[in-house]
Amino acid sequence: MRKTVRLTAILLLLATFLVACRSTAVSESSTETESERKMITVGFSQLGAESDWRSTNTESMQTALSKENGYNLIYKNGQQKQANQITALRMFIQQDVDYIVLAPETETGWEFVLQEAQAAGIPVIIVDRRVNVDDRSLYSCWVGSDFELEGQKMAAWIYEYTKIKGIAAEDIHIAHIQGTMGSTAQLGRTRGLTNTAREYGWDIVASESGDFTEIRGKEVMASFLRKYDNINIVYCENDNEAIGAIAAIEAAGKKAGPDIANGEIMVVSFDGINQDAMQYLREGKISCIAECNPLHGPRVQTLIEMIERGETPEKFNYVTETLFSSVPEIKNIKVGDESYEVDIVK
Ligand code: GYE
Repeated sequence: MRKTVRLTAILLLLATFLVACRSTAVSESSTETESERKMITVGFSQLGAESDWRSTNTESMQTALSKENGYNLIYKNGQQKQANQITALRMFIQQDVDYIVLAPETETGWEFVLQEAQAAGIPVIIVDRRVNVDDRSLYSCWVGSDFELEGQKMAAWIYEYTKIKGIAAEDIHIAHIQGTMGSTAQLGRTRGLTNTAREYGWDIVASESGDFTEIRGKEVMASFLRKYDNINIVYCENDNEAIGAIAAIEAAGKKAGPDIANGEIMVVSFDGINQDAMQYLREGKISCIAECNPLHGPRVQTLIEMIERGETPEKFNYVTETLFSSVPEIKNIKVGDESYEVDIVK
């Protein structure tokens, strides 16, 4: 009898032990698959690292699409070459990622690789610049800035400024340092300037690409200054170019500033991210900066979450932006019927 009791007790103990083991195993493996299931794999093809805007944009994406937020981010830097970006996209397709995020260098040449992503059933989100494809179903959506509006706002600011200073249209001689040719930011900002210049009869002395970099901005401005002696405004398509252009102006023994009537060369630019450029703005070396907001990480995160929930996001998602200036007289500018406030930076 006592033997039977002991045996039953042992068997019971063994059974409890086995059940306990099993349930731990089950619960461990179920949490594992759950967390695995929740992780979203995103392949992000960034075009390069040419400017402060770009590095801030990359950081924003890495912070938002982090492990802690449930993302497994595969980041690829395209080193300013579309061919590298296309290779990265093909690699993402092979790895069967859940989403592809593409910050394209230029607008054209994306059809084939986007068709491959679509055939693999991978949604593509475009950030910053755009892709020019006939079939818009090749990407889910786009998020970025209205670059032409940025250019129009800047041109409207130049118009207001020269008007209040009594500078006639025929006395306006603009040197134009463009961004990477064929990129949406360049195309839009260039259009904003050239259309306004045509409308008012401003002289665009010369236009050349500075590739959105400080070094090229400096080189291009130095060569402009060697060739032309009437430049009184420099329209740089980003802050890094503006910093380079100012170095060239100073190296040529001239002064960057808004006092055109007294021989200064007025510099305007885009972005508002580079802290040196913001300091130049306060000092008056740069007179106006059209903001371009690079913090697309959380925006992309929201778009992915929407798609995950089965919703269809808007095709084009624009970011609202302002103008920064240290010239206190101009508080508003107008583009068409819209009026925009200028942020006066002190
Ligand atoms: O203005 C410039 C960058 O495409 C908006 O690219 C972007 C531009 C930005 O390198 O600094």
